[in-house]
Amino acid sequence: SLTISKGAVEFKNVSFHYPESDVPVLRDLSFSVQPGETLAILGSTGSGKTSLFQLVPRLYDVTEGEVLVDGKNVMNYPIEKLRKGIGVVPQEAVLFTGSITENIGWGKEDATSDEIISAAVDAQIHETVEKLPNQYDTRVGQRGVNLSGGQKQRLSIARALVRKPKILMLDDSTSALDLKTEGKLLKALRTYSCTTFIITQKISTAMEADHILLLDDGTVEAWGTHEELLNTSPLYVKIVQS
Ligand code: DGT
Ligand code: MG
Repeated sequence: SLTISKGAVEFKNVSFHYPESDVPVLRDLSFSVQPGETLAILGSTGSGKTSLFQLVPRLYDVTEGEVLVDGKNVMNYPIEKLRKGIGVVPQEAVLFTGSITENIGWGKEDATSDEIISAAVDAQIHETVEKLPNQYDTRVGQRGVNLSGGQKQRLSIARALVRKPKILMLDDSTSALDLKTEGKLLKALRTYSCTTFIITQKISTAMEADHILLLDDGTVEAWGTHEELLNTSPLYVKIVQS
């Protein structure tokens, strides 16, 4: 039926402008990602990375072209079923006033304590939680403990992982992590075998991906592996050297 079963994603001649504007922010994007593959999305600020992301769980709808998940247009999925299969970690981590457990389990109220902890371990936040005054019962958000940007990011990743998504979308979610922690996180993510979109500024992260999409002003400047892009994209070479 109409649930995401594998996690293949295809963009077919996708263009997009926000509803309140007629300036296109994405123009004629075409690419596809197979189930379980990782796609790294690079591009300067304002190049359209977050806009591209939002089209998969239908936070916005394309203005031209099609986004397909498992070969079916996203418009044809009941939106709840579509979003259930996609774990989106937004650029700005959002915490709710409540316990760590409630924050990780948000949107998946039937999550068991083991599932919560396992997601926290994989998101590389478990050790931090263990050191908090009341561990998983510690309150965060208003009048709760203060967490660093990187800790919030990892809680937000745990929230996506606990749902065991077929498609995981990380919007610059590892920007505040040191390389060692990020390496452990990426290794843990591989055990989920989900299709992963990862917006990043770091070449070290992009190098690990199956594909790199380099966006420039809303268009595909380059597509390929790290080695391919070194040979085909002067802009990519410039980023690597910077
Ligand atoms: P970042 O996060 O600073 O690295 O930049 P990106 O690559 O995520 O860029 P994105 O997709 O947020 O913005 C692409 C263009 O779309 C940029 O010109 C700003 C514009 N834009 C972003 N969000 C909105 C919105 O909600 N409404 C309108 N009208 N324009 C938006
Ligand atoms: Mg963005």
